[in-house]
Amino acid sequence: MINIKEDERLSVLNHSCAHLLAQAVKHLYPSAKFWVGPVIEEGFYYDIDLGDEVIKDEDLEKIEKEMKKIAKDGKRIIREEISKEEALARFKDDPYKIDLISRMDEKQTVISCYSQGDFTDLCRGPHVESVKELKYFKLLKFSGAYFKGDSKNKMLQRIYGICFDNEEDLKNHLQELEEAAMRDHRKIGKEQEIFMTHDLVGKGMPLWLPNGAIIRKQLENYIYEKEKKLGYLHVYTPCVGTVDLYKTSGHWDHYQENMFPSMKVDDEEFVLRPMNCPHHMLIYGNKIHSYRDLPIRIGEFATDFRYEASGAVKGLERVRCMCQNDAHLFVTKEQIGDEFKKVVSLILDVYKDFGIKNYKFRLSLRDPSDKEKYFDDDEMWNNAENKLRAVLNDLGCSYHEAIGEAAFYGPKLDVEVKPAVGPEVTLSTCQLDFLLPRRFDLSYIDSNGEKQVPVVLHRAIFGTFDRFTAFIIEELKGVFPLWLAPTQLNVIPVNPLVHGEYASKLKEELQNFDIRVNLDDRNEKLSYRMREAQISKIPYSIIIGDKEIEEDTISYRRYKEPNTHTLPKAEFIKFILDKIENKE
Ligand code: TSB
Ligand code: ZN
Repeated sequence: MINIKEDERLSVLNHSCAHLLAQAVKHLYPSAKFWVGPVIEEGFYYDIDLGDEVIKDEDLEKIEKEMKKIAKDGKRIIREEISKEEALARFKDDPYKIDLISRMDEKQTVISCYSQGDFTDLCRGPHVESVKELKYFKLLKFSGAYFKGDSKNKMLQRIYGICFDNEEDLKNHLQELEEAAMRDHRKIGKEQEIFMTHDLVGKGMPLWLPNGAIIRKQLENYIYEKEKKLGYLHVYTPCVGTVDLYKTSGHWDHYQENMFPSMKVDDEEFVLRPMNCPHHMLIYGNKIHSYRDLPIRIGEFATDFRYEASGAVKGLERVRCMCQNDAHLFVTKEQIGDEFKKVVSLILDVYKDFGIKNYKFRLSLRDPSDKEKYFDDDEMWNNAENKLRAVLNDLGCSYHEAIGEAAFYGPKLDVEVKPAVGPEVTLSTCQLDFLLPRRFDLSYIDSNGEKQVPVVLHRAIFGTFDRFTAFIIEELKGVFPLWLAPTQLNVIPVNPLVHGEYASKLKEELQNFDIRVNLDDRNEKLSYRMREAQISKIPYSIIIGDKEIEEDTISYRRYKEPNTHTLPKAEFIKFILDKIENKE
């Protein structure tokens, strides 16, 4: 999908369209006041104070109609430069504009305004010459948005829209949006009963339904087996820790705004943990280690809680209660490169298995000129950063470097993906950490019998099961491969009254092989039930009639394929089990 912000012409068009929107709103709601109306990747929006009014679907149509009328009128857009005093006087009745003007740089004595007919807005520009140029636009949606993004402030009405140069581009874009909305994991998640939310549980706290739980369990088994083969040691730890634990790790001082508030129990003060590293540090520290034991890889499917802004939580993709596919790898300085390579190879391996192709590696490095911002050990930084680069080059991964984006404690690699709707998110991550092992006073004995501090790699291949599931639902458009599908086979007796009992026994027999089966013995026409099986995206449908019962065979049809095939029952079971085993 096109990024409007990156295209100069579209950027100007969308910006002018935001003014057109504001003008139309002003006509329809004379007391409306306006905060900001920026261009964004997806078009533009405007944050508007409508008093007590809340925008509804039908209002969008009304506003759009008014925008069309103004555009047809064809007023020129005129730039004017005025002094700060003049601006303060002109916008004196608009507290939002006064807020903007008074926060402008002291040195900025001249302020630009753009007028079109009866509407003037404070703006840096540039704009199109005339509103006549705004022909191919659409208002897309609306939402509430707190003034300055702060939930203590008033809720404004945010209206989103998009504008193009010609009808075809607009049409294509709207079609793409429609297709994206169809893939949205929140829509599919509801239709396929994968997860739900409930106000009584709370925002950003999804409940995984039985179908979602099956998918998650398969993902857990899949990654557990991979990690086990790579020498990971899996642990279970509590999803709370004391405030002192997080003071020791530094999260209390540097990460508290992302944490739930603490709670007192007897004489202890707990927090819901936002990360698992501190627990894993203590596990490492539970024993004395020799250099020969390293790397030590401690893994956990660990539940974490983070405070995410209520406007940011989104289905399974951004939650407040999540389960990380986490591990902390304890290595010597010399092992950084090798271990990092193993992590990146695992990421590539997993993405290949899931057919994930659209992703970007982002290597966050320190800004060497900003010494204050980073853990002070030049040699460590240079050595680590060079090794990370070398590994990525070695594995033929293309990546972009984000200078100055490293954490205080080390460089990191993130894998960014684009969800169906909304901005890019990080899926996998691998972060080097020179500091945390020091804060927990961790060590190993080197070959000279001396104490050394290990380096830690924090890594999550799926990221969280939550975000990964959201992502694959969208990638697969809700059509899961056999091994992941909540229901793998649909058994359909031709006539439930005649073939129902046999079908029911067959279901049990298949279930005994660990195959997930649904029996559709509803009193509906065969054609109707076959169609339903297609809609529900179950990978295989089995049709049981007289012939199949007599000959002990199975007639099956693959999802989306027109032909039915027949196999002896035992062969069919083997065929299906092979496909599950091989994750076809
Ligand atoms: C990898 N301590 C490390 C860990 O050892 C850590 O917590 N890293 S993290 O903060 O980057 O989180 C790991 C992954 O969790 C991210 O890469 C992202 O994929 C996922 N994640 C982060 N926040 C959320 C959220 N609110 N909802 C769903 N998934 C999230
Ligand atoms: Zn960690």
